[in-house]
Amino acid sequence: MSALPDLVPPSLAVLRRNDLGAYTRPSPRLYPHQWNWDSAFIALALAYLDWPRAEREVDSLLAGQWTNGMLPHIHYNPATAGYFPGPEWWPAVPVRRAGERTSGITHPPVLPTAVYWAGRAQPDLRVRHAWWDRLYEPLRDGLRFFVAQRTVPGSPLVVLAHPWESGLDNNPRWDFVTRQGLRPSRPYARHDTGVVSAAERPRAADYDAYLYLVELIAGHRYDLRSFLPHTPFAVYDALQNAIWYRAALDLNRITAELGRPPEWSADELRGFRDAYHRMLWDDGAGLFLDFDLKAGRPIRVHTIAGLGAIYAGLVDAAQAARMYRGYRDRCGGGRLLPTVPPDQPEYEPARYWRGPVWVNTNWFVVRGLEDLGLGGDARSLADATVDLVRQGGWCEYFNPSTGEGIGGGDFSWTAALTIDLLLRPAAPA
Ligand code: 2M8
Repeated sequence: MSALPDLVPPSLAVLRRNDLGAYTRPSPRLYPHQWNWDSAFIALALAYLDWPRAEREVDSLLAGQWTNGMLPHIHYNPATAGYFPGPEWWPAVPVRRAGERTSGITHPPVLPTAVYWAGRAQPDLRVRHAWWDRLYEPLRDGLRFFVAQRTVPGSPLVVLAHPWESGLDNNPRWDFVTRQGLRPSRPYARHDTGVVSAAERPRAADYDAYLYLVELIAGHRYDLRSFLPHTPFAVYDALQNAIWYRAALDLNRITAELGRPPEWSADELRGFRDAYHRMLWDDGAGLFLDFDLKAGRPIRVHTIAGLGAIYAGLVDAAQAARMYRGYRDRCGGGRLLPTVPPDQPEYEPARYWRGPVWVNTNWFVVRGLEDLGLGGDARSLADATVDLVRQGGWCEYFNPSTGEGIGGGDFSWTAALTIDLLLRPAAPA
């Protein structure tokens, strides 16, 4: 590829520095193992620049798949230390390939969408189709897992079992559980706050609750039906559900190109869409909200997760424009899009998922706006995102008030999605 945009080579250099051969670590000192949605974003970028390496990234992630189809949120590298919690917190995981070590929870299923777009970047149709053909079953099983194992009678929406499964770990939507004073039975020592300032990471009470839930889930052999009566945390996450729906659509796009019948019928998709609107839409907020299954009520916290429906095409262009512009206009001239609007009492501009701008959440919105024909909005958000990286570097997240890059350095998905935004520019209006 000639004349690459200026930020592409240094972004690729970040991925190269984090390349551990079979997979790319999210960040050098903070996250040494393979994370699920991180690798989906990374594979998408590699597809433009190093196709065989993109294939390897996905293969390595799929090597951690479970017998029930679940793709765990972490695929551990036994040769690497320096992360807490390690695989010893997740005993007896039912992996397909004996000996693999993984976590016992999943992550937002970005992978089918990334594989769809990565395949589209492969101009040789034989290579593209052979790859999709090879990945089809594991991707399908990964999505069907949510239907078979993570739904409850009466609704097609998928249930989130741990804040880490959302990928937005300490987002204020989950404060209702971290406020309960839950603690694990074992003492533990965190690794993250030795790498990054504690002021930019989840608090001690958050970690206590995370590990309490890890013990509970592992104690019930990772089976939602077994731990549901006992857990304080079971929610319909507006973003996780939107990502699942988008992945289902993209798997159907793959089957269409392969000349196969669709995996999801129009009826199934319509049922999901109706349930999503019925359960999660909040007219006053102008956003979708999450739903606490245990309390039987919506979680009334406004965050960027409420825009997930735009990425999924779960709303039409008019509703998407209202949601997006409403959210943007609440942000008071700061950098876009904070993960929590500054008018929310929980907003903290430098603390992880409680306010900072993240490149992946912006990317979801950009790609959704673009698909809905809102090219002007998509383009300006894409430009604002790339400008943040240009000014703040390849950081994990950015302070919306100052634009400063914070959290872990050399962060892989910041680099990967910068590459995607530059090499697949959002279409103008
Ligand atoms: C963060 O999550 C991990 C736990 O999975 C952590 O805090 O240690 C989140 O930002 C998550 O979305 C991300 O996938 C992971 C690795 O980048 O880090």
